[in-house]
Amino acid sequence: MNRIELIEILASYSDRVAITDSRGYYSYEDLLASSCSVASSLLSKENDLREKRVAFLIPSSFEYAAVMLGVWLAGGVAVPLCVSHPDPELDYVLQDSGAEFVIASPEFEERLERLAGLRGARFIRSGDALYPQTRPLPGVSETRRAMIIYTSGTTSRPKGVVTTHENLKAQIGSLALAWEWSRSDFILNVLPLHHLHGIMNALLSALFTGAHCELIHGFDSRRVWEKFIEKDYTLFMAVPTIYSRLIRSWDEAGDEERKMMSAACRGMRLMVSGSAALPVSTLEKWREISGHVLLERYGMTEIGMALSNPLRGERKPGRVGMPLPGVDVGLIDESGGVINGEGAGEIIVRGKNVFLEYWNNPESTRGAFIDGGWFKTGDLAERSGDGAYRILGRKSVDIIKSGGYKISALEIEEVLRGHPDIEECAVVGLGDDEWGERVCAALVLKEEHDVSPESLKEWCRERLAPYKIPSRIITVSELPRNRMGKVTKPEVIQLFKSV
Ligand code: MCA
Ligand code: AMP
Repeated sequence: MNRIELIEILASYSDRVAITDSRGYYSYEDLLASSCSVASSLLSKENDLREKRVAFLIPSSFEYAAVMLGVWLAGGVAVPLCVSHPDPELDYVLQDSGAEFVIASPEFEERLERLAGLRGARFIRSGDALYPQTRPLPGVSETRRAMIIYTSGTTSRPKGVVTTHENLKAQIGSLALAWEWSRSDFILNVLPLHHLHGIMNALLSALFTGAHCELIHGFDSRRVWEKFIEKDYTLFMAVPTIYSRLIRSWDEAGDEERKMMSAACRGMRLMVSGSAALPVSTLEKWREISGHVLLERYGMTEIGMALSNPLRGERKPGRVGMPLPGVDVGLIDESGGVINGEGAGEIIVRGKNVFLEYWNNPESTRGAFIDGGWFKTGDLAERSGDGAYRILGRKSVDIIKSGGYKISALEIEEVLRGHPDIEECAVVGLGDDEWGERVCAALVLKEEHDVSPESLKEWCRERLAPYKIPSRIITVSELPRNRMGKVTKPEVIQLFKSV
């Protein structure tokens, strides 16, 4: 979206409600005015940020949306930070992205001002950024960089995924068409806003179709059920762990309450699951509770959404459906040959939805694409005769999906190796009904050293996000290795199963 388009779209929805948060509700006019104030405050001495990175740490709220849009209006690149990250993870993102501005809301002010100072970035309080002011705004072409989201992968440190305004527009357009977003939609967004699912599928899709998005900070299943009963949402989107938590709360409720909960779901037009495999048992139980067959779709930070079950038509349990509008999806075999028709292989994706590059990492960017501009996802899938896909797993054993978060085993191993009692370690994902996978660590301790799982978790808390901290930790005398000396992760998984 260029600047004029962005302003025109927001202005066209004028006094409709754009966002509700814990403080109240805000119209599109409020959003546009506040975004222009943020842009003006960032532009205090220049006429265009020219893709300077603006990192921000703001809980899910109107302020968050106004800051993100304000960064774009000023010609900057938005770098959303994660509210649960400890200082070393935040510092990594500030340093890697080369953020020149850091904006934080009051609860994070002290920490972020200090971290910004260490990296020489200009610190701005969110309240100051939103202070009403106007300056001329630059023209920003669609091909310019818009956002960097950090995602864990097959390297030890997270990589910055850069999307342009054109990429974002394509991602929103595709979902708006496939899922028929409209001004009459009202979505409850409980997802974290440092990842694409919460940012794109729930927040931006709503804002660019004139819909209403209610943002609540953090997920609490009781609160979500209360909200479902209280309000007339039309849409809900979440990861499988959230549906499994909601099912647990429903099971714990009394008969009368259950009836209200189920009736509230029946009033919605669409409920979506994604970011991780949806167990068929969860889909079936949710169907009983809510009357909805969850629409499962497949996506990735680098590509937005690629595959989706249909809005209208049969949704097949265990399948992620067909390519979304404007998205080309294919399969390749191990030697890179294209698979036609039915078959199984690695998913490749092409289209305007696909990201531009990994930030400051041309080597990884080159390695991620094959001829013809196809992006290699690293996910394995099977395509049936009707063209629908089923996800089979991932190529890399070092990527773990827990609670919908993509986590790198290598990143956690690197942190654990920094512990004074640990000689070596292997981190794996163990299948789990609630979390999809759980992060588990097998440790070999240094001779005559000892560390309890609890104290190790405490130590990790200062260095890793809560969702990356190993929830099961075992100590072994040696790690299983192959003849080349490489740790064999499938055998490490067996170690946990046999304990
Ligand atoms: C937190 N805990 C965990 C995990 N996460 N334990 C095991 N495994 C985990 N993954 C622990 C914490 O350490 C804490 O323990 C306790 O659980 C509660 O932590 P909290 O952070 O409060 O957890 P929560 O709020 O209950 O979180 C559950 C959640 C959350 C709501 C499901 O994980 C979540 O919001 N997930 C969504 C992630 C997401 O948006 N992914 C999309 C990526 P203690 O009490 O001992 O301290 S984008 C993507 O994948 C693509 C684009 C796509 O396709 O969508
Ligand atoms: P992220 O990097 O956080 O964007 O996570 C993207 C990854 O989540 C994909 O590469 C898949 O491995 C996984 N994923 C997303 N949606 C699904 C789904 N419906 N079923 C299985 N895996 C999924």
